[in-house]
Amino acid sequence: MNKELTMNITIWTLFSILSFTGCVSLDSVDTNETVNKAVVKLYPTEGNTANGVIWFTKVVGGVKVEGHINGLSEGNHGFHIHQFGDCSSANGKSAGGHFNPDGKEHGSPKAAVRHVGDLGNISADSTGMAIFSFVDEVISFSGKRSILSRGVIIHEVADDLSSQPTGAAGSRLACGVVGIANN
Ligand SMILES: [Cu+2]
Ligand SMILES: [Zn+2]
Repeated sequence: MNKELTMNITIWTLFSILSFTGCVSLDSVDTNETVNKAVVKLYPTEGNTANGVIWFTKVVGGVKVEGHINGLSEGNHGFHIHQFGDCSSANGKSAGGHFNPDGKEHGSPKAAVRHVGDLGNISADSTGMAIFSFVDEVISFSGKRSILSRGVIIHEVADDLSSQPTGAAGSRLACGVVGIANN
């Protein structure tokens, strides 16, 4: 084999490896950035008033979820991460179903069998405000359980934590998209 041909084969092989790796990182939208905090601003769907902000912070053992939502009726309201970060439809249905990368059934946030997006309920007081803070052990900022760019929905009524596939939580009152936080 002559020297020029060997050189060509070497360059071609290197090029192929580089493009292959490039494609993989593009497909997985991997920015190689470590995210420690995320935030979602929730806007009311058409005809509703619920709105607020939720912060997600990486902590030992999981992700801390803390927020405040206004404009709710008193009582429990289903709270989930949905598959799509798409709040473009008036009723919030564009966010799709519960975020479920493990292909499991709907359940309680503390159950072994649950959607990754199953965060249970938030409870509003008589003024319509829900203030909450808890740690979830399942949601993440990386890998297939990453909630970044997914949707967050606050529901009309309580999630019963057992009915399939949504916990019978009713319509969608507020929708938002999880983004990387500024600080
Ligand atoms: Cu939901
Ligand atoms: Zn679910």
